[in-house]
Amino acid sequence: MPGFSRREILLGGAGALTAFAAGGLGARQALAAEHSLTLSRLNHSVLPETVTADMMSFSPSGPPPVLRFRKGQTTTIDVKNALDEASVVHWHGLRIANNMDGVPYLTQYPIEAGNAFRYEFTPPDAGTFWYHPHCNTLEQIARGMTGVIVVEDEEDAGFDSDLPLNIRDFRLGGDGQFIAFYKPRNAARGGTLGTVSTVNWQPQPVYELAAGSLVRLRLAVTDLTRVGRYTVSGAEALIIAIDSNPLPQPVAMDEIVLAPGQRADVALRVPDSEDEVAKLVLKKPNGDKVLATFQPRGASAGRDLRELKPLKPNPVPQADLANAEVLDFVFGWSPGGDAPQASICGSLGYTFWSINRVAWGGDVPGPFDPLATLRHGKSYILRFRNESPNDHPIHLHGMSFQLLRSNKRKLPPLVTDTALLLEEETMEVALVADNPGDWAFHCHVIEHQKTGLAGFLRVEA
Ligand SMILES: [Cu+2]
Repeated sequence: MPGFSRREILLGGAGALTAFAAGGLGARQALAAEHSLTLSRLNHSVLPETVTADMMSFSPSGPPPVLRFRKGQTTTIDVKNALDEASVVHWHGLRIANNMDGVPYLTQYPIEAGNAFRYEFTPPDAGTFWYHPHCNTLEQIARGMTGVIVVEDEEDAGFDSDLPLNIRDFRLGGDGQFIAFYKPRNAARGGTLGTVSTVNWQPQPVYELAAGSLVRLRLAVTDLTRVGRYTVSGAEALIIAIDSNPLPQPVAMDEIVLAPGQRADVALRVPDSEDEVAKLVLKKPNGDKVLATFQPRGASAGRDLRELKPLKPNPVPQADLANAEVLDFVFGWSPGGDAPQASICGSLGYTFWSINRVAWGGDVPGPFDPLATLRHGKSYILRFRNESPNDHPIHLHGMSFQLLRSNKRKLPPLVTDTALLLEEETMEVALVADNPGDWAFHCHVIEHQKTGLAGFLRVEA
């Protein structure tokens, strides 16, 4: 493993290549970030009695750690790249400054093997988010690099505990080793599903929770591909937030559809008795699958869901719909067959998809044209039209948007960063272009993203 010298610790900033300058600070102070992640290859046991070789994590010793930040408080994260390839870290859903967004060439240079980068940002919103690489994204995510972020609000809603649940599949064979991360024929369709469902890198973990207590389950679907229907059985449970944003009214957790990149915060009232277990269930046409079990322990705390205080809405600006400009985006097949350019951030070597008939040219220095240029502070309606018979979770970096309407269904008035666009659906969403910079805009089925279904929006300063 390469070591890290002080000279290799790079200061944050778009393309900042200045060696770390300690300035007036001593070296130890200058190097101490609040959080530290070491991008690592490791062998780890996912399936019982087998060790999966060549996993990748944000830690040398196990699954990616849960990162906990505080709303409105600046934090620093040193990312050391101990992989043998380049990487970069994106903080999904955080509305932070563009130069900290972690997209290769668009916002920073890839962090090469053996190098480091310090991220520094101030999360404006509370909720459940996640983090992942944006370089060689398909392989690095497939090998394990997805972690949960919790941004705490100043005010507590009254939970006894919270439990982040990093929900994803791995593509493993019967021997516990990785099989091909995807199949090209699937990449041109709905995407390639994993073979082993996990929560926090474990198949069917059991969590012991205080009986009768109130637990905030933080579901984060960090899978590459799967659009799933989830439910909680065996206990009272309410959905209180989706994609980090509180619902105006909590709704019973009967069933929720979550696509790659999406999150749901669920208030769970743990059963009173140790004999009554609750379960997180993935609903599948061929039978439900238990993903995790919640085992009550001890005497009942006797809590009641009605004791919870409502979550405070995040300070996402409301679009001025009367004066908003409409921008059209068509998601569909790629008109040409040119593969994306080869890159140290990887290319699958195929182009199947496009946005507005333009396939993303690859994670290379470019320059590329933005799909649209937005004026800072102005309101926009983005009209998403899906010309394909596949679903696409459409993710915008740097800004959250409000769901307005669809030609297929009634949309809840949710604020989100990732909207599931159903097959052949046209959907309108609205935002205020309040964050200057070049913001990646792509499908979160990673095979689609890496075979053309990506681009960026520019917000002029
Ligand atoms: Cu897609």
